[in-house]
Amino acid sequence: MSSFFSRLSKGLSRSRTQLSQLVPGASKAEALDVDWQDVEDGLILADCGAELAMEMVARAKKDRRAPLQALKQAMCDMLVDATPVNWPAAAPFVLLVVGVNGTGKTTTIGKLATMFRQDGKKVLIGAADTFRAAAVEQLALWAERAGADLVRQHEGADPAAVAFDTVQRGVARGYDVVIIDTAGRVQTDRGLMDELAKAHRVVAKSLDGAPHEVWQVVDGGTGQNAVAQVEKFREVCGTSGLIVTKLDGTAKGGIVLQLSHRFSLPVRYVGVGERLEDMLPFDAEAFVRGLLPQEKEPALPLTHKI
Ligand SMILES: Nc1nc2c(ncn2[C@@H]2O[C@H](COP(=O)(O)OP(=O)(O)OP(=O)(O)O)[C@@H](O)[C@H]2O)c(=O)[nH]1
Ligand SMILES: [Mg+2]
Repeated sequence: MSSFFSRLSKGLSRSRTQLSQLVPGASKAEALDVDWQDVEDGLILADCGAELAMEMVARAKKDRRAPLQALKQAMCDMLVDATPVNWPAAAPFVLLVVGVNGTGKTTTIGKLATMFRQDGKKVLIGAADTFRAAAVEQLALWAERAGADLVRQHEGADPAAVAFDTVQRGVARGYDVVIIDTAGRVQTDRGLMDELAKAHRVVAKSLDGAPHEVWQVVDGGTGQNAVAQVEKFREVCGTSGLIVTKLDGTAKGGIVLQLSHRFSLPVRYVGVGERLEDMLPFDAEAFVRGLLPQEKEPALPLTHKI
């Protein structure tokens, strides 16, 4: 299996190609005559957001290092430091997964469950997306593959009730991790957002401190609408971390910086493909490195002997 960085770097290649074209000065680490206006435009086109692009360029300009180094530092500085996950003293850890339709929630849960299982944890998944029978079947398949257990009810059941049952069972049967899948919903749909708020409330009542984390899954190719998505979900159900998927299909990887900076939210994972191993824990430095034109390999010192 390829290394972490090569998988990330491959997944970000579209964004990088775009930035390399639009940030010509920065493609030469040693170039001193970089056109910072071009750099700023490139960052905006990569969905970093105008305000943030300006701020990063202003910082980079003041830095006395080579432009590419300076830009990399400015970009890293904008990403919120990953605080440790809010793991409770007593199990289970309860995670609510939310987001707009089709962003990759269920797939992400499958991947997370697999990771937790590989770590020796007992995992219970709640199918609180009760709209479509197919959604439960998709989740059941992932649960089986991961070796996790599933709580499900009939199609059309109250999602809050499923979430409640899942947490209760998680507590009663000594699970380490409880993950709740929710139906995708557009942030402007009042009724569905109210329903999500209710599920969140019920989970909070079912166990002290729960949900310990609310991870919002965002499609990296969504564009500026992602900002409105995070704003609304954070208000309704307290998004505490982000997972940005489908970065392999877009040149707009800068959205990760914009969302993290604007909402002071840590990015927990990024998705760079559909396979199990294509969801990677987020590392700010590696992410920014993957987004920018690659630096030249350092030349071997003259004294180097093979
Ligand atoms: N290329 C790519 N595809 C992804 C990634 N993550 C998820 N997908 C695909 O996106 C599609 C939708 O994924 P789901 O997990 O069903 O999304 P969801 O958010 O649960 O969808 P709803 O429940 O309908 O809201 C699937 O075909 C996934 O394989 C990724 O990082 N890259
Ligand atoms: Mg789903």
